[in-house]
Amino acid sequence: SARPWFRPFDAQTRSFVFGLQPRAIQGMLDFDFSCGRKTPSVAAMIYPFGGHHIQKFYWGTKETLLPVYTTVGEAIKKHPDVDVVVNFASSRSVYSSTLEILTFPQIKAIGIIAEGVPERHAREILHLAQEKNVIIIGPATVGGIKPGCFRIGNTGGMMDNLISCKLYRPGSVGYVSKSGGMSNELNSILAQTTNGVYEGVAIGGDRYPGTSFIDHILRYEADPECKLILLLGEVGGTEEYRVIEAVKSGKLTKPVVAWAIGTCAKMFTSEVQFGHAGSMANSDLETADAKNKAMRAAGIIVPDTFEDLPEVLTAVYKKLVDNGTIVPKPEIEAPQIPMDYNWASKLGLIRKPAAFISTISDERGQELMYAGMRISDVFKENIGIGGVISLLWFKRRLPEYATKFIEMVLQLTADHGPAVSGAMNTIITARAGKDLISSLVAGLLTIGDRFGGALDGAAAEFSRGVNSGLSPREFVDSMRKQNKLIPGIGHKIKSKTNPDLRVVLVVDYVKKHFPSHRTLDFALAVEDVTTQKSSTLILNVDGAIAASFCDLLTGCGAFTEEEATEYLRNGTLNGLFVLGRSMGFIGHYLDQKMLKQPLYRHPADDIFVMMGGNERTVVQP
Ligand code: Q5B
Repeated sequence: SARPWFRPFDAQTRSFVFGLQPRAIQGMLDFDFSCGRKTPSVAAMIYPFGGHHIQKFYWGTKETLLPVYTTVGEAIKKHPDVDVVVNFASSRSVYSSTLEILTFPQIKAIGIIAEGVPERHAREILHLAQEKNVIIIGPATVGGIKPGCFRIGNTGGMMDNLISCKLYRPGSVGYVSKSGGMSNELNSILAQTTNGVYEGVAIGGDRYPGTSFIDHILRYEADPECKLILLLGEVGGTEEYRVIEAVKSGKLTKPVVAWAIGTCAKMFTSEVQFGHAGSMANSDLETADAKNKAMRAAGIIVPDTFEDLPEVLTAVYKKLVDNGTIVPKPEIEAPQIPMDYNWASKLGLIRKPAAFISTISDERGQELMYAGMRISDVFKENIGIGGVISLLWFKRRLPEYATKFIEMVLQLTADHGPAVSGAMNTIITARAGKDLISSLVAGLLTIGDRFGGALDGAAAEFSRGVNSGLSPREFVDSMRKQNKLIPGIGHKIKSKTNPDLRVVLVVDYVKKHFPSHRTLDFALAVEDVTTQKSSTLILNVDGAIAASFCDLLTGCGAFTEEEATEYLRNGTLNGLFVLGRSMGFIGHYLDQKMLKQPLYRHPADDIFVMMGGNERTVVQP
């Protein structure tokens, strides 16, 4: 790499992200864009599972594609400009993946995000990385940030936070802390008290971090762009003493402001283990108080309390500006970063008309709701399939006699033998080797005006008859005048002498339970007229159900007249037959499959073929 040893990240840094972390990558790309980078800092992802593919990300308002490789070797070969890996592998796999990454000399820095990496593994990684001169940041860290240049993973938080801390452009302060959360605090303090962050690293809270405070502080010392060093140490470990030694030995000449957090530990009567694995004092030397005292004694600028840190930084920064060490640059305008739609929507900043409206069910909450009724209550109240249909089709609870009637209809229409058009189609389709859905749909597609789909038409015509005040005879005549068959009248095999018992059951039920049955009465009176012509012109099952359902919709008190009319107009009643008969069609499909029935071919002698007018006269020579 052409970069000096002390500057592992700059505005040209390119990285791999190990693991599928689309949100973190989008965060890195948004940061890059805010910094005015021309190329994204992430070149590719490495993810061993799922094969080589491409993923889409935003680059500002446009979109860009990033490849996903399955091996580190493949990624390295394709992207010789990459020298950083942000490793999001889990604590279980981070060891093996980091060891593999370390075999490629092209990689100069690795961020290890995972928490809970076994200390033995962390120490081995640390040892190997030192041997190979590779900077390890982590484990157990969010990473670090180089304002205006490069962001490791999620460091710095959301984009609005990054912008308010002015991390889109470099300042003059290099800091190092253990905690990612406290790094955010430092970003904010430095943006308010100085010209901002030059580079910030959170080394992670484990007992054996890949790099320590001093490693980064020595880089900041060597980097001419960094003018002030900030160290946020903490209780536990002795790494702060290495910084003290560097100050004492003259290795560190730049002003260092420092604070060790955890001074409140002394208020507890027993030993305190703070949030980080390494943040517990194992000796007096490791307490925050002892560290602050020793740092102050060595000439490091240490405030009296953490709350005084901003004041101290302001004073030190002013001195550096006054003596010309820092020449503040004119402030650039904060970049506008397109806000993620979901986030903006959550904040209530944008609105958009929904493309779809749905009012019957809702699965977004804790419990599935059918028209406002919890699925657990559906069972608690035992509303049955009729109740469920009343909720999902009509968005309301219907009286019990109505839901029981719906259930009766479904049971009555479930099947009418293998010979009806729909069942035939299902059977033939099943025998042609098709699947359940295809066979079912083949059957359903036969439902129409003549077979099973006469309910809507029957409801419309019988209601018209009732509402117009026509006598049944006049009604029949009016249909004949229009040259129309009466929907709901007539049957292929059922007749006055061979009555359809399904119709008898419907009529009995409705007469017993419905408060009003004037449409059904009218339909039965029409039957009296039509059967005078032929005994097969009975009120059929479609007609009986349709007329009864008109009475249900208009008489149960749950619908306005307009609602009832609209439900009838929208095909609700044929829906009842479709739903009921689906049970039978599925049964026929399964039956044929279980019977291993072969492909059906209709016998030729049952088809009269006539090639109309195509006879050829053979002219003899
Ligand atoms: N004529 C059902 O026809 C059928 C007339 C009529 C006035 C009528 C026929 C019809 C209306 C539609 C309807 C539902 C095609 C039926 C169902 C479910 C099922 C099925 C199953 C199951 C039967 C003979 C003479 C002619 C016609 C006249 C016939 N219908 N006049 N209004 N509605 N009905 N469909 O027996 O003077 O000789 O020319 O279309 O309600 O699908 O089990 O099979 O559960 O699966 O072939 O129950 O009625 O009678 O057409 O030879 O007519 O009567 O004009 O008079 P057919 P056609 P003319 S239930």
